[in-house]
Amino acid sequence: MPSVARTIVDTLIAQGITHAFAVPGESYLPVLDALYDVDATLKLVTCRHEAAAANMAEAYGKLTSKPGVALVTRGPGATHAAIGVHTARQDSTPLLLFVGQVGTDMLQREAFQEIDYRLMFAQVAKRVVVVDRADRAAELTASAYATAISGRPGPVVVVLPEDVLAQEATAAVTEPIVAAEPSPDASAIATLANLLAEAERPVLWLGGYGWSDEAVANVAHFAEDARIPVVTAWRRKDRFDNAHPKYAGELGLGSNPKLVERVKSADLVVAIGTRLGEVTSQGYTLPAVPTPAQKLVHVHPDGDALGAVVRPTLAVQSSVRLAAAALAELGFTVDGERWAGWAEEARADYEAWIEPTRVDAGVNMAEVIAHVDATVGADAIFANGAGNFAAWLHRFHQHRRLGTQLAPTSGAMGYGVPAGIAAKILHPEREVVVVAGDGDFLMSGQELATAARYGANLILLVVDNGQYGTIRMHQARDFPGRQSGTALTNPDFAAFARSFGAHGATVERTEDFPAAFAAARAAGVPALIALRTDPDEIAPGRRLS
Ligand SMILES: Cc1ncc(C[n+]2csc(CCOP(=O)(O)OP(=O)(O)O)c2C)c(N)n1
Ligand SMILES: [Mg+2]
Repeated sequence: MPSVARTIVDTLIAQGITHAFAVPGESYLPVLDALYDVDATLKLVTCRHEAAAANMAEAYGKLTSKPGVALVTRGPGATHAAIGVHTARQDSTPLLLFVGQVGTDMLQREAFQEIDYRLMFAQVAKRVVVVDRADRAAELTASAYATAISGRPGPVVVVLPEDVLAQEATAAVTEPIVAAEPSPDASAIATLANLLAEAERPVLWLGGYGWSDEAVANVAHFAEDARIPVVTAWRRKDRFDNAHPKYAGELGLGSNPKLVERVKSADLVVAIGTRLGEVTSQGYTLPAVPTPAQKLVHVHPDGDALGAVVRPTLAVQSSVRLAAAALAELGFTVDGERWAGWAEEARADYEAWIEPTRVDAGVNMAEVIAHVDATVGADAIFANGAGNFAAWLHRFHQHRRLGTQLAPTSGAMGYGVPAGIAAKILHPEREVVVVAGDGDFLMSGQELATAARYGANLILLVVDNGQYGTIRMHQARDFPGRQSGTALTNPDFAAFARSFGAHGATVERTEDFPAAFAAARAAGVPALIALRTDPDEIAPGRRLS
């Protein structure tokens, strides 16, 4: 009979899980031991902080659509890892967080590091599963997996009482666990066709989860035939080829005002996959909550996301994949005159918007991103955390393919470095570029040790403006002349990187960046370039002063 720990590991392997991201703890030693035997199949990645382990697992979930697996110890490990659970929740990413627990013989005495995870994760996890019986370990692990990928995917916490882990269990669940996939009904598609036939200024709005290359291609065919401009939701830019003539930009923070106006003036919005969350919807004004000014077709796989916040003209519960196929099949072609020029104007606005902006001093991030874009391949993966620095990446970088953007819609700082490391471990053949702020970077910079250990040769661009710039910006607006708590004293980031065996360089002038970037790409080790930017250049085209 296998142990409970081995049964859990075998159940994950049977579902095709290839990596687990961990900080070890004595509370789950039997799981670490079970992994000893299967290292070639399920690779253990040891991290330096549980927030990073959880974020790496979250990025794994985004990249594979399978639950990312993080393993952490009880109490302190679980509390550190909570940020990854939150991001997985907001981003609808499947995640399994395995947490050690005190033995059942000690529970409910506030034993060493004891936490009731059902209470702790009540709002952030989709579910908390406690493996409290050895004979149900396989069943409960499979059940947690099913919950993580079903409906709206999300994080599930699996709690492992210490005494149960070492007991004997029944065999692993080996049959594939699949999620149900809702399909659009024919009458809904017919109604959509009628709405299109009556429209004069339609837009397509893409976001959320459940995309595939085929779904992106199907939506592109539909957009081409119908000549509809395509907008992406915040931090979901890789749901459409940004170089496609129908692509009109992203709606989120710091969006193109012309795009906002265009979508406002649209008379039909077809939203596919996106929840139309606060940031995407410009603070629930576009479409307006609860009743939008325009006709709204809202297609979403999760019934709970339909009608609860914004009231659509037509709600369609469907997976993105099947909705995209139905749209392509519809064969809707628009006749000559209707909305002629509408998509072309939207595209022209977008192209003008991504022209690099100028800066008065320091490195110009607009030109840095333009250079990176022109240099790396279409399959390069970009990761970032939270801060104004990300505005340059989101605005000036064009994503060409699905699966090239790792960006937390939860707005979590410290996400980019671990996400980039996970991406490079999964796809060593692809280039991975992380853009981080000086504040953002030091929330997970210690993971350079993990990158070095696993040969994850990513490239890190650290935007050093000596401040928590985003907060400084809000402060300057709301409390002018009173800077409080937002100035930073930074280390020499390049030297910091070199201390891990990584390549480190500092760039002070935009014109020095291309050579520094070439050296970083050729380094053969993880590479960091610190970019000295002017603190006054607070956002693309905007100055604090
Ligand atoms: C974990 C976490 N802590 C705090 C915040 C609030 N916050 C958002 S942006 C930001 C500043 C980011 O600073 P930096 O990384 O230097 O980027 P900059 O804005 O200067 O470009 C802070 C503190 C957050 N979003 N996430
Ligand atoms: Mg900063």
